[in-house]
Amino acid sequence: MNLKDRLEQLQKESLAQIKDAVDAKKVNEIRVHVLGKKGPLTEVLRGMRDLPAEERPKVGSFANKVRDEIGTALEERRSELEAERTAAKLAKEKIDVTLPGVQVKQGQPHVLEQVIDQIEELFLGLGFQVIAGPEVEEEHYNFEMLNLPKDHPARDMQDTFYITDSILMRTQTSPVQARTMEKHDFSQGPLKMISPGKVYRRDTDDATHSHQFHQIEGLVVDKHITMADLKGTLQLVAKTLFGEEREIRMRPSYFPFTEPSAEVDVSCFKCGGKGCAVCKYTGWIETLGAGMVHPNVLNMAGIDSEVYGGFAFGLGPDRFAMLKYGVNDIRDFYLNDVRFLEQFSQKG
Ligand code: 2U9
Repeated sequence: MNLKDRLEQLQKESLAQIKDAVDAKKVNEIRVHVLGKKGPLTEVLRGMRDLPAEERPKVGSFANKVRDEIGTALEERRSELEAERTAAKLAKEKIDVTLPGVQVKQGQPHVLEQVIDQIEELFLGLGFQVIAGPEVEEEHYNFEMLNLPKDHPARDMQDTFYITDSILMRTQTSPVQARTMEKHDFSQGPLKMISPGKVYRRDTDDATHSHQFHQIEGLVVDKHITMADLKGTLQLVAKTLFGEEREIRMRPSYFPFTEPSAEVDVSCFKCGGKGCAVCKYTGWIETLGAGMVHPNVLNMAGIDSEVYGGFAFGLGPDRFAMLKYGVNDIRDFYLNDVRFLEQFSQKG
Protein backbone atom coordinates (compact mmCIF):
# COMPACT_ATOMS: atom_id res chain seq x y z
CA MET A 1 0.00 0.00 0.00
CA ASN A 2 1.43 3.43 -0.90
CA LEU A 3 1.83 6.09 1.74
CA LYS A 4 -1.11 8.16 0.61
CA ASP A 5 -3.46 5.16 0.78
CA ARG A 6 -2.00 4.26 4.16
CA LEU A 7 -2.65 7.82 5.40
CA GLU A 8 -6.22 7.74 4.11
CA GLN A 9 -6.82 4.41 5.80
CA LEU A 10 -5.31 5.73 9.05
CA GLN A 11 -7.45 8.86 8.80
CA LYS A 12 -10.63 6.83 8.28
CA GLU A 13 -9.89 4.31 11.03
CA SER A 14 -8.84 6.93 13.58
CA LEU A 15 -11.82 9.21 12.98
CA ALA A 16 -14.17 6.20 13.35
CA GLN A 17 -12.44 5.16 16.60
CA ILE A 18 -12.64 8.71 17.95
CA LYS A 19 -16.32 8.91 17.13
CA ASP A 20 -16.93 5.67 19.06
CA ALA A 21 -14.85 6.65 22.13
CA VAL A 22 -17.11 6.49 25.18
CA ASP A 23 -15.03 8.46 27.66
CA ALA A 24 -12.08 10.83 28.08
CA LYS A 25 -9.78 7.95 28.97
CA LYS A 26 -10.46 6.21 25.68
CA VAL A 27 -9.93 9.51 23.75
CA ASN A 28 -6.55 9.88 25.40
CA GLU A 29 -5.60 6.29 24.62
CA ILE A 30 -6.35 6.92 20.92
CA ARG A 31 -4.25 10.12 21.02
CA VAL A 32 -1.28 8.28 22.52
CA HIS A 33 -1.64 5.36 20.16
CA VAL A 34 -2.19 7.23 16.83
CA LEU A 35 -0.10 10.38 17.35
CA GLY A 36 2.56 8.97 19.69
CA LYS A 37 6.24 8.42 18.78
CA LYS A 38 5.69 4.75 18.14
CA GLY A 39 2.31 5.27 16.52
CA PRO A 40 1.27 4.59 12.89
CA LEU A 41 1.36 8.25 11.82
CA THR A 42 4.97 8.70 12.94
CA GLU A 43 5.78 5.49 11.09
CA VAL A 44 4.20 6.82 7.87
CA LEU A 45 6.09 10.10 8.18
CA ARG A 46 9.29 8.20 8.70
CA GLY A 47 8.56 6.24 5.47
CA MET A 48 8.62 9.54 3.52
CA ARG A 49 12.40 9.34 3.46
CA ASP A 50 12.08 6.63 0.83
CA LEU A 51 9.81 8.69 -1.45
CA PRO A 52 11.08 10.41 -4.54
CA ALA A 53 11.87 14.05 -3.68
CA GLU A 54 9.09 15.54 -5.87
CA GLU A 55 6.38 13.54 -4.09
CA ARG A 56 7.49 14.42 -0.55
CA PRO A 57 5.84 17.88 -0.25
CA LYS A 58 2.50 16.57 -1.46
CA VAL A 59 2.46 13.53 0.80
CA GLY A 60 3.97 15.62 3.62
CA SER A 61 1.25 18.23 3.47
CA PHE A 62 -1.40 15.51 3.32
CA ALA A 63 0.14 13.82 6.36
CA ASN A 64 0.05 17.15 8.23
CA LYS A 65 -3.59 17.58 7.26
CA VAL A 66 -4.42 14.07 8.51
CA ARG A 67 -2.57 14.73 11.81
CA ASP A 68 -4.37 18.06 12.32
CA GLU A 69 -7.72 16.54 11.48
CA ILE A 70 -7.19 13.69 13.99
CA GLY A 71 -6.00 16.21 16.60
CA THR A 72 -9.09 18.37 16.08
CA ALA A 73 -11.42 15.33 16.15
CA LEU A 74 -9.81 14.19 19.44
CA GLU A 75 -10.27 17.62 20.99
CA GLU A 76 -13.86 17.88 19.79
CA ARG A 77 -14.76 14.43 21.11
CA ARG A 78 -13.09 15.20 24.41
CA SER A 79 -15.08 18.38 24.94
CA GLU A 80 -18.26 16.67 23.69
CA LEU A 81 -17.83 13.91 26.31
CA GLU A 82 -17.02 16.48 28.98
CA ALA A 83 -20.22 18.37 28.18
CA GLU A 84 -22.24 15.13 28.29
CA ARG A 85 -20.72 14.29 31.66
CA THR A 86 -21.52 17.72 33.09
CA ALA A 87 -25.07 17.58 31.74
CA ALA A 88 -25.65 14.12 33.30
CA LYS A 89 -24.23 15.32 36.63
CA LEU A 90 -26.43 18.42 36.64
CA ALA A 91 -29.51 16.36 35.75
CA LYS A 92 -28.78 14.01 38.65
CA GLU A 93 -28.18 16.82 41.13
CA LYS A 94 -31.17 18.88 40.15
CA ILE A 95 -32.94 20.41 43.19
CA ASP A 96 -36.57 21.34 43.04
CA VAL A 97 -36.54 24.54 45.03
CA THR A 98 -40.34 24.68 44.93
CA LEU A 99 -40.71 21.51 47.06
CA PRO A 100 -41.89 22.16 50.64
CA GLY A 101 -39.07 22.14 53.23
CA VAL A 102 -38.67 19.53 55.96
CA GLN A 103 -39.96 20.99 59.22
CA VAL A 104 -37.29 20.76 61.94
CA LYS A 105 -38.92 19.80 65.23
CA GLN A 106 -38.01 22.40 67.82
CA GLY A 107 -37.65 21.43 71.45
CA GLN A 108 -37.90 23.63 74.52
CA PRO A 109 -36.60 23.62 78.08
CA HIS A 110 -38.45 21.32 80.49
CA VAL A 111 -41.29 23.14 82.28
CA LEU A 112 -39.39 22.96 85.61
CA GLU A 113 -36.34 24.42 83.93
CA GLN A 114 -38.52 27.28 82.63
CA VAL A 115 -39.76 28.06 86.15
CA ILE A 116 -36.20 27.85 87.56
CA ASP A 117 -34.90 30.12 84.75
CA GLN A 118 -37.55 32.71 85.54
CA ILE A 119 -36.63 32.74 89.25
CA GLU A 120 -32.91 32.89 88.43
CA GLU A 121 -33.52 35.88 86.11
CA LEU A 122 -35.35 37.71 88.90
CA PHE A 123 -32.58 37.17 91.45
CA LEU A 124 -29.76 37.89 89.03
CA GLY A 125 -31.51 41.23 88.48
CA LEU A 126 -31.33 41.85 92.26
CA GLY A 127 -27.58 41.20 92.25
CA PHE A 128 -27.71 37.66 93.68
CA GLN A 129 -25.28 34.97 92.53
CA VAL A 130 -26.67 31.63 91.29
CA ILE A 131 -24.53 28.91 92.87
CA ALA A 132 -24.63 25.14 92.31
CA GLY A 133 -23.20 22.46 94.58
CA PRO A 134 -22.86 18.69 94.94
CA GLU A 135 -25.96 16.46 95.03
CA VAL A 136 -23.92 13.79 96.80
CA GLU A 137 -23.11 15.64 100.00
CA GLU A 138 -21.40 15.25 103.35
CA GLU A 139 -23.71 14.80 106.33
CA HIS A 140 -21.76 17.62 107.96
CA TYR A 141 -22.90 20.22 105.38
CA ASN A 142 -26.40 18.80 104.92
CA PHE A 143 -27.22 18.69 108.67
CA GLU A 144 -24.60 19.87 111.23
CA MET A 145 -23.85 23.17 109.51
CA LEU A 146 -27.60 23.91 109.38
CA ASN A 147 -28.11 23.55 113.09
CA LEU A 148 -29.38 19.99 112.92
CA PRO A 149 -27.05 18.11 115.30
CA LYS A 150 -26.92 14.29 115.30
CA ASP A 151 -29.75 13.83 117.81
CA HIS A 152 -32.01 16.47 116.26
CA PRO A 153 -35.51 15.10 115.57
CA ALA A 154 -35.57 16.80 112.17
CA ARG A 155 -33.06 14.22 110.99
CA ASP A 156 -35.66 11.54 111.53
CA MET A 157 -38.30 13.65 109.88
CA GLN A 158 -36.20 13.96 106.74
CA ASP A 159 -35.88 10.40 105.60
CA THR A 160 -32.56 10.45 103.87
CA PHE A 161 -30.80 8.37 101.20
CA TYR A 162 -27.52 7.53 102.94
CA ILE A 163 -24.63 6.34 100.77
CA THR A 164 -22.24 5.74 103.68
CA ASP A 165 -22.48 6.70 107.37
CA SER A 166 -21.45 10.24 106.54
CA ILE A 167 -22.23 10.67 102.81
CA LEU A 168 -25.77 11.16 101.57
CA MET A 169 -27.94 12.47 98.74
CA ARG A 170 -28.63 16.04 99.85
CA THR A 171 -32.14 16.53 101.27
CA GLN A 172 -32.07 20.30 100.68
CA THR A 173 -29.91 22.76 98.74
CA SER A 174 -28.87 24.62 101.91
CA PRO A 175 -25.50 22.79 102.15
CA VAL A 176 -24.52 24.86 99.08
CA GLN A 177 -25.18 28.00 101.14
CA ALA A 178 -23.28 26.59 104.12
CA ARG A 179 -20.26 25.90 101.89
CA THR A 180 -20.49 29.37 100.33
CA MET A 181 -20.80 31.14 103.70
CA GLU A 182 -17.62 29.43 104.95
CA LYS A 183 -15.65 30.86 102.03
CA HIS A 184 -17.25 34.29 101.78
CA ASP A 185 -15.04 37.34 102.19
CA PHE A 186 -17.21 40.19 103.53
CA SER A 187 -14.62 42.79 102.61
CA GLN A 188 -15.82 42.17 99.04
CA GLY A 189 -19.46 42.99 99.95
CA PRO A 190 -22.53 41.17 101.27
CA LEU A 191 -23.35 37.54 100.44
CA LYS A 192 -26.41 37.34 98.20
CA MET A 193 -27.05 33.99 96.59
CA ILE A 194 -29.63 31.48 95.44
CA SER A 195 -28.95 27.76 95.03
CA PRO A 196 -31.29 25.95 92.64
CA GLY A 197 -31.01 22.20 92.23
CA LYS A 198 -32.25 18.66 92.76
CA VAL A 199 -32.80 17.24 96.24
CA TYR A 200 -33.62 13.72 97.43
CA ARG A 201 -35.87 12.26 100.14
CA ARG A 202 -36.78 8.69 100.98
CA ASP A 203 -40.42 9.26 100.13
CA THR A 204 -42.78 6.93 98.35
CA ASP A 205 -43.81 8.65 95.13
CA ASP A 206 -47.43 9.75 94.87
CA ALA A 207 -49.31 12.68 93.38
CA THR A 208 -47.71 15.21 95.76
CA HIS A 209 -44.44 13.49 96.76
CA SER A 210 -41.40 12.59 94.71
CA HIS A 211 -38.18 10.99 95.97
CA GLN A 212 -36.35 13.58 93.84
CA PHE A 213 -37.57 17.13 93.37
CA HIS A 214 -36.20 20.67 93.12
CA GLN A 215 -35.50 23.46 95.55
CA ILE A 216 -34.35 27.00 95.24
CA GLU A 217 -33.02 28.45 98.44
CA GLY A 218 -31.92 32.02 98.88
CA LEU A 219 -29.57 33.58 101.39
CA VAL A 220 -28.49 37.14 102.15
CA VAL A 221 -25.91 37.86 104.85
CA ASP A 222 -24.70 41.35 105.68
CA LYS A 223 -24.70 43.91 108.49
CA HIS A 224 -28.10 45.43 109.36
CA ILE A 225 -30.32 42.88 107.60
CA THR A 226 -33.90 42.95 108.89
CA MET A 227 -37.07 41.00 108.39
CA ALA A 228 -38.32 43.91 106.26
CA ASP A 229 -35.60 43.04 103.71
CA LEU A 230 -36.90 39.48 103.68
CA LYS A 231 -40.52 40.54 103.27
CA GLY A 232 -39.73 43.00 100.47
CA THR A 233 -37.73 40.36 98.58
CA LEU A 234 -40.47 37.72 98.90
CA GLN A 235 -43.12 40.23 97.87
CA LEU A 236 -41.20 40.83 94.66
CA VAL A 237 -40.94 37.06 94.08
CA ALA A 238 -44.71 36.66 94.51
CA LYS A 239 -45.53 39.56 92.19
CA THR A 240 -43.05 38.50 89.51
CA LEU A 241 -44.14 34.87 89.45
CA PHE A 242 -47.86 35.10 90.23
CA GLY A 243 -48.88 38.62 89.08
CA GLU A 244 -48.49 42.28 90.05
CA GLU A 245 -51.65 42.29 92.24
CA ARG A 246 -50.40 39.54 94.56
CA GLU A 247 -49.84 40.16 98.27
CA ILE A 248 -47.99 37.96 100.77
CA ARG A 249 -48.57 37.11 104.40
CA MET A 250 -46.15 35.54 106.85
CA ARG A 251 -47.19 33.08 109.54
CA PRO A 252 -44.90 32.00 112.40
CA SER A 253 -43.27 28.62 111.83
CA TYR A 254 -40.22 26.64 112.81
CA PHE A 255 -37.06 25.62 110.93
CA PRO A 256 -33.86 24.63 112.72
CA PHE A 257 -31.75 26.93 110.51
CA THR A 258 -33.80 30.14 110.90
CA GLU A 259 -35.09 32.08 113.92
CA PRO A 260 -37.66 33.49 113.73
CA SER A 261 -39.12 31.38 110.92
CA ALA A 262 -42.18 31.89 108.79
CA GLU A 263 -44.42 30.13 106.30
CA VAL A 264 -45.20 32.49 103.45
CA ASP A 265 -48.57 32.55 101.70
CA VAL A 266 -49.40 34.35 98.45
CA SER A 267 -52.89 35.71 97.76
CA CYS A 268 -54.62 33.35 95.36
CA PHE A 269 -53.75 34.12 91.72
CA LYS A 270 -56.92 32.39 90.57
CA CYS A 271 -59.59 34.19 92.59
CA GLY A 272 -57.58 37.17 93.81
CA GLY A 273 -58.26 36.20 97.43
CA LYS A 274 -62.02 35.69 97.36
CA GLY A 275 -61.75 31.92 97.78
CA CYS A 276 -61.83 29.16 95.17
CA ALA A 277 -60.86 25.51 94.65
CA VAL A 278 -57.19 26.38 93.96
CA CYS A 279 -56.74 28.09 97.37
CA LYS A 280 -59.13 25.66 99.07
CA TYR A 281 -61.46 28.61 99.77
CA THR A 282 -58.91 30.38 102.01
CA GLY A 283 -57.81 33.09 99.57
CA TRP A 284 -54.15 32.19 100.28
CA ILE A 285 -51.70 29.66 98.89
CA GLU A 286 -48.68 28.45 100.87
CA THR A 287 -45.63 28.87 98.63
CA LEU A 288 -42.45 29.48 100.62
CA GLY A 289 -40.62 28.96 103.88
CA ALA A 290 -38.34 31.68 105.21
CA GLY A 291 -36.72 33.27 108.24
CA MET A 292 -33.76 35.10 109.73
CA VAL A 293 -30.61 32.96 109.65
CA HIS A 294 -30.08 31.27 113.03
CA PRO A 295 -27.03 32.69 114.90
CA ASN A 296 -25.69 29.13 115.33
CA VAL A 297 -25.64 28.70 111.52
CA LEU A 298 -23.68 31.94 111.07
CA ASN A 299 -21.24 31.11 113.87
CA MET A 300 -20.61 27.58 112.57
CA ALA A 301 -19.66 29.07 109.18
CA GLY A 302 -17.18 31.39 110.91
CA ILE A 303 -19.37 34.50 110.65
CA ASP A 304 -19.72 36.65 113.79
CA SER A 305 -23.48 36.61 114.50
CA GLU A 306 -23.04 39.66 116.76
CA VAL A 307 -21.97 41.69 113.74
CA TYR A 308 -23.69 40.02 110.81
CA GLY A 309 -27.25 38.83 110.26
CA GLY A 310 -29.13 37.37 107.38
CA PHE A 311 -32.36 36.15 105.91
CA ALA A 312 -33.04 32.93 104.03
CA PHE A 313 -35.91 31.36 102.17
CA GLY A 314 -36.75 28.18 100.35
CA LEU A 315 -39.22 27.37 97.62
CA GLY A 316 -40.09 24.37 95.49
CA PRO A 317 -40.14 24.94 91.71
CA ASP A 318 -42.16 21.69 91.33
CA ARG A 319 -44.90 23.10 93.56
CA PHE A 320 -44.72 26.50 91.82
CA ALA A 321 -45.12 24.84 88.40
CA MET A 322 -48.01 22.68 89.65
CA LEU A 323 -49.81 25.78 90.94
CA LYS A 324 -49.05 27.92 87.92
CA TYR A 325 -50.13 25.34 85.32
CA GLY A 326 -52.76 23.42 87.30
CA VAL A 327 -50.75 20.17 87.25
CA ASN A 328 -52.12 17.89 89.95
CA ASP A 329 -49.55 15.07 89.85
CA ILE A 330 -45.86 15.85 90.53
CA ARG A 331 -44.87 12.59 88.81
CA ASP A 332 -45.92 14.07 85.45
CA PHE A 333 -42.77 16.24 85.56
CA TYR A 334 -40.51 13.18 85.69
CA LEU A 335 -42.17 10.70 83.30
CA ASN A 336 -40.82 12.44 80.18
CA ASP A 337 -44.02 11.93 78.24
CA VAL A 338 -43.61 14.45 75.40
CA ARG A 339 -47.38 14.83 75.10
CA PHE A 340 -47.32 16.33 78.60
CA LEU A 341 -44.08 18.31 78.16
CA GLU A 342 -45.06 19.80 74.79
CA GLN A 343 -47.90 21.70 76.44
CA PHE A 344 -45.39 24.08 78.02
CA SER A 345 -44.18 25.60 74.78
CA GLN A 346 -42.51 28.98 75.27
CA LYS A 347 -43.75 30.13 71.85
CA GLY A 348 -47.05 31.39 73.07
C1 2U9 B 1 -28.71 28.54 105.28
C2 2U9 B 1 -29.50 29.10 106.27
C3 2U9 B 1 -30.85 29.06 106.14
C4 2U9 B 1 -33.38 28.10 103.81
C5 2U9 B 1 -34.83 27.95 104.11
C6 2U9 B 1 -36.87 27.15 104.03
C7 2U9 B 1 -37.02 28.08 105.00
C8 2U9 B 1 -37.96 26.30 103.55
C9 2U9 B 1 -38.56 24.60 101.95
C10 2U9 B 1 -39.77 25.18 101.35
C11 2U9 B 1 -40.35 24.21 100.38
C12 2U9 B 1 -37.85 23.96 100.84
O1 2U9 B 1 -38.78 23.53 98.53
S1 2U9 B 1 -39.05 23.26 99.84
O2 2U9 B 1 -39.18 21.93 100.23
N1 2U9 B 1 -37.64 25.50 102.55
O3 2U9 B 1 -39.03 26.30 104.07
N2 2U9 B 1 -35.61 27.08 103.53
S2 2U9 B 1 -35.59 28.87 105.25
O4 2U9 B 1 -32.77 28.51 104.94
C13 2U9 B 1 -31.42 28.51 105.03
C14 2U9 B 1 -30.63 27.97 104.06
C15 2U9 B 1 -29.28 27.99 104.19
C16 2U9 B 1 -27.24 28.54 105.43
